[in-house]
Amino acid sequence: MSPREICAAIQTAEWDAAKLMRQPHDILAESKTDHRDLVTQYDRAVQELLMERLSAALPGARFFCEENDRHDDLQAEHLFIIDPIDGTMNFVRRLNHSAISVAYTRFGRVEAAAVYNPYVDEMFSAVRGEGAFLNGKPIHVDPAPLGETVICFGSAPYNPELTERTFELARRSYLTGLDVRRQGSAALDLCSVAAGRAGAYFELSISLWDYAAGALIVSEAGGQVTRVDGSPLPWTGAKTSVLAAEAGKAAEFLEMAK
Ligand code: LIP
Repeated sequence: MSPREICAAIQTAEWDAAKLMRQPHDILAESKTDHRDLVTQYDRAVQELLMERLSAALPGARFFCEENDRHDDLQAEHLFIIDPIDGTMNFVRRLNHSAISVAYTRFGRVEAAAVYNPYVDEMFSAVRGEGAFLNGKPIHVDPAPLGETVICFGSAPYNPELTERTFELARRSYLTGLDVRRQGSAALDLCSVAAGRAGAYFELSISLWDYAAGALIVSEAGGQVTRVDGSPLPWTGAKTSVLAAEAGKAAEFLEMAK
């Protein structure tokens, strides 16, 4: 299967899995690492359906997933990185802003990705070297200077030791840009940058499954995703900070963050 065919298979699986998320009843939330790090029966059901469909599409594929600790070798020939519901807190609080995020990697490099927001029926996708799309239409990062954009950020809620620094950067972002937004889904924040809706997105600690798909979509939309100090993202599965923006605005952000 080509990366383009795999991207199509990811999208079909996400559309199907999203049916599980619509009109949820009696959401049963459990805490994982702490009281803010939640998982529900819907996260598990979406992940299970995605794994079943993607294994059928690409037999023998490996998986690196947020739920049930399925962390296969990141250098595998065929691997899917899955966040079944990115923005679980929003899902539990019925804030209607969450996404299904899946990246496909080949020998440790993301080759295809899709992030689906079922609440507004928006499918963001990308295949390496072929551009980024929203519902099939090309998208591109905003070329405007940082001061003329809205800046998204994540509050790294599982890492309270980062709260001070996070909100200092958010304060500086507020003073620098038009406004700030903390929307609660890293994957959708990355896609907002890719679509030119937000000028930048930063978060001081997120997991690989939160950003793997969105990072390809941003880069294929003409942007870049690095750590928040400008250094390259790690490919180890460890948590990392992220900064997503078009190169000029990334440089402005790094200056602002000093
Ligand atoms: C969440 C991210 C969010 C971040 C949270 C968490 P989850 O993903 O999308 O931006 O602030 O720490 O990582 O846990 O809902 O899949």
